[in-house]
Amino acid sequence: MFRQNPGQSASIKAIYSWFMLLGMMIISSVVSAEGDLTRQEPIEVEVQLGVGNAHKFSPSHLEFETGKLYKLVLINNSDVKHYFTSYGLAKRVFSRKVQVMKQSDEGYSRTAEIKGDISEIEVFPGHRVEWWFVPVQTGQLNDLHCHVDDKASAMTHAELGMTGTIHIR
Ligand SMILES: [Cu+2]
Repeated sequence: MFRQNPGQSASIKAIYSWFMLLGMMIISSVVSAEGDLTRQEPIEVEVQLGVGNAHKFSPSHLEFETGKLYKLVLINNSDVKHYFTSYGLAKRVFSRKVQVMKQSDEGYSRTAEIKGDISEIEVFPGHRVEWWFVPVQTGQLNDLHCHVDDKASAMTHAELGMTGTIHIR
């Protein structure tokens, strides 16, 4: 029959309490996370929607990191409307707000703030919109596209190359 000697039981107790301590440290580090993640200083990322006559995103690859606040500035300096659509990104972020901007002699100012879940954003020629969000899930996404129809070619902007990739680390 198996019999524990007193020394063995003491070392089992020591190992047990060490694991308890480790567990408490892990739990307390999770509980005392970062506070309000939407109130950080935002990291600004600019994307051009359309470059001259070319229907494309510039840059066409975007990198984000979970837990950080981003201000994604969507700029349309072309002469047609464009969409910024990535359902993969939309479902992996917490949106703090979308700001619709207007340009004046003093620079850009807000004309509206939209709160709530965002799935895609359309920007009209000569305008810019800011999407403030915190990524919460990682992902390697190949679904950034613009689904506007190009009347001349009868193709969508995506078919003409207006697509992109997003990596959330
Ligand atoms: Cu487009």
